[in-house]
Amino acid sequence: MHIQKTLIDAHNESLYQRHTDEYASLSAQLQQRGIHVPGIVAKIKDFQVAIPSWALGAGGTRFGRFSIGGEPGSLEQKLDDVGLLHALTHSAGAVSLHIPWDLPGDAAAIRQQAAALGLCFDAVNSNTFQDQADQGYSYKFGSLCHVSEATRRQAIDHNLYVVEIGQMLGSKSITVWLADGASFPGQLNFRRALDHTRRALQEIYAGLPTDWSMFIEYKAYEPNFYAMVIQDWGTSHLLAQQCGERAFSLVDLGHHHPNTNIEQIVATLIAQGKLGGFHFNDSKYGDDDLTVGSIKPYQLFLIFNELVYGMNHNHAGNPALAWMIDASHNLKDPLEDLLQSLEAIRLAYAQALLINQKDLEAAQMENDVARCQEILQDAYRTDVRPLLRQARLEKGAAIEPFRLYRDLDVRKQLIRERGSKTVATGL
Ligand SMILES: [Mn+2]
Repeated sequence: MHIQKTLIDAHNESLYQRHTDEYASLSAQLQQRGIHVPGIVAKIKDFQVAIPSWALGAGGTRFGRFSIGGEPGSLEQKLDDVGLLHALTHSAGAVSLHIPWDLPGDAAAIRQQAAALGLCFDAVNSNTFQDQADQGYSYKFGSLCHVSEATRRQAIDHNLYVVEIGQMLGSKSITVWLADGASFPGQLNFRRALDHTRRALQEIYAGLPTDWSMFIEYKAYEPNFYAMVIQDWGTSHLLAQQCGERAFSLVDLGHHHPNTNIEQIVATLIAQGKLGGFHFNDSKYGDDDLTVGSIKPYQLFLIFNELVYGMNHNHAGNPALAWMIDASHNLKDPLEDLLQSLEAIRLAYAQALLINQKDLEAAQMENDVARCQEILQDAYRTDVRPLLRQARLEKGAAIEPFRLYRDLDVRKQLIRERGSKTVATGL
């Protein structure tokens, strides 16, 4: 299914006057505060977030999985779904694939389809957290950390194969997330496990094309509940340093213990030039993979404050970040959920762009704590939705994507096309 441009234009026409009034009013307020509004709108227009192929269908928990209907059953249909999101928002211009769930039959045709939808291929993701039907050795007790050399070899070869697939599609990076660890004390020799993992990552890194990067994702717990081999940003950073200059840490919001100061981690990694990618989601308890901004929008804003500051003071040469939503949808229509996440990400970004960095620095230098808080919260409490709507309008996307998605009954059309019992590969 594709959304005709004329439908988006008609939607924008119907909302144009109300939007224009609201945008003019906000612009006047912001200009009084010395903010250059068109500059901020231009930055919002440029901000693109990758959609992971596994978030387009219903996710599940270990208790069950409830189909949404009309889920994409092939890579082609997944691209079409990301194309829908991009047409509606002009903010989802990339897709992140997962191998082996998304093996392209005809890579050239897939590339062509993506290009026609305005999409490029972001980082490819390897999978050594499950056993595949045709593999020789099990990952039950780990992959890159495994005590058996043959299992480690199989996992290394899989990662190199994923890079090959990514090259065929024009991707430039691989994300490695390992489920490796232990669920019981004594199960794992920590030093041996980390040493195996380092050597395996170094071998994968050595096999990368020279214009490729590697992102090393960490996670505090789950699926192993006593220890994860790459449990935190420090371990990820250490491994990235030991691999080389094109290896970076990847921060996933849900992969921390509760109350971890993620904005501080982000600031530290950017200062070292070692933050490669970022996975957005939200959580109340753990790795809940909820809609971005649904639980802790203020934390997201504080993280964006550090990201904006870090990229504006990029002395360590941190590369442009790979942004991706990494969420799972058990109750909501995945496309509606992703529209809400895309909106939340851009809202936090726009609010962070409003922060008067000069005033904040002056207040910090004077140890004026209350003033620092006022400056941050003044930005956070501004309703920046008209800026996002303006960015979309200027790009030919929908002023209100969620509303148009509902008005067009997109899910009903997808169910008509694909059936109500389709199952997408994913988490
Ligand atoms: Mn992730």
